[in-house]
Amino acid sequence: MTEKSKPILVTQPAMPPLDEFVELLKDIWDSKWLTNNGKFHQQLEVALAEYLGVKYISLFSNGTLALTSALQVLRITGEVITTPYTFVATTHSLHWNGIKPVFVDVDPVYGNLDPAKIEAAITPKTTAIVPVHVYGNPADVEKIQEIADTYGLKVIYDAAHAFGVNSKGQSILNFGDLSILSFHATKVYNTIEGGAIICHNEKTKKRIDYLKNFGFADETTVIAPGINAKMNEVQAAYGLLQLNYVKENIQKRKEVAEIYDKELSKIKGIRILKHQTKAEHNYPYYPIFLDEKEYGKTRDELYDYLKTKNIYGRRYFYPLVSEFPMYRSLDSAKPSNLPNAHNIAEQVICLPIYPELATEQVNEIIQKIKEFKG
Ligand code: T4K
Repeated sequence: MTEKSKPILVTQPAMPPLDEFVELLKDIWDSKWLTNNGKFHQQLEVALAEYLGVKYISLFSNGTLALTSALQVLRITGEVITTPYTFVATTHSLHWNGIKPVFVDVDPVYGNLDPAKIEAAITPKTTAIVPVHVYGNPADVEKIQEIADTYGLKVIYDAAHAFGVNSKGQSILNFGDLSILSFHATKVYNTIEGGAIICHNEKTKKRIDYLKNFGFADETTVIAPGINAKMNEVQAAYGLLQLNYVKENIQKRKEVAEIYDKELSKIKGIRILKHQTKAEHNYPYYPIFLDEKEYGKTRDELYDYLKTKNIYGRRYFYPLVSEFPMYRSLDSAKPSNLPNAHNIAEQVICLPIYPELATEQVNEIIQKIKEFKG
């Protein structure tokens, strides 16, 4: 296969220079310290807290275990209000904790949980709200907190997409009781697999750290039925290197997004997502929303056409989580309860975006979208 005919995938992980990684691997080989809060793990927690502008961060082996554990940290039970417009991991984490997800519709523009619809879904069993900062665009943190305070609910943000996103001059991760991050290979900042919980006080960090290590507080004391969700030294060392490049990578993503914005905004029937002006964005995904009447073709026709041209977008988040067999019999999963989520899930394609995507490739993708229009 020639370089030109290589498929363009929705994303491609940014990786640190191999020689830099090999140096750190030598160190790990020498020390024979592989996991359980090793030196790279400790260094990465300090470096990430500083980079992100948060007080306390606990590293995890992936974002799903971070979220599953976060619910245990706050002893969340009963019913939790959440969004259907997300990756399945958000809802599965509730399910693994024996919690009933209650789906609430999203706003029609950003696809974030609509605060105006939360109160109607609260019952005596509701204990928490789990919103998602979809595509890195901040959820309405102020309104959500107001509702949580009024009803005595906890808020755990699934901030898997929101690495480095600031809103009104501070990290979006500072809102709510806890936030979780994903450092999966497909994310803006990756540690191959990985994740984290962000909290705001030392006591909570201690509990998080016990829970991710089987519940051990010391050699002979187990304070809770914890899990094994630790990040290992190889991931942490890789993560330390990644941090040196993440700013530059976000800047490259921004440049890709700006080319798309300029050209795609001229095409009738394609809606692009304007970033909230108050937020400093991280460009994790590039979603477009297609109005089939105006564009003259359906979303799936365009999606399939692009594939024939070797361009592999993804329909994040279609189908909605509320449509999957394990959730669709819930009352709150009825499509009539979730009209906005259904609309955008039917319209979305996330186009390729990653730091090494060449301008020439971006222009080629734009060209194909223009030429396919009916
Ligand atoms: N909450 C939210 C809101 C999330 O979006 C996610 C994860 C989570 C929680 C859970 O966090 P983690 O437990 O994953 O840390 C991908 C990712 O696996 C998943 O992390 C991510 N969200 C989700 C939105 O996307 P898939 O099933 O689409 O992955 P896959 O394997 O099809 O890869 C997507 C594209 O990336 C492919 O075109 C190939 C390319 N790729 C992928 C990998 C793994 C590479 O080029 N290199 C690679 O190493 O879920």
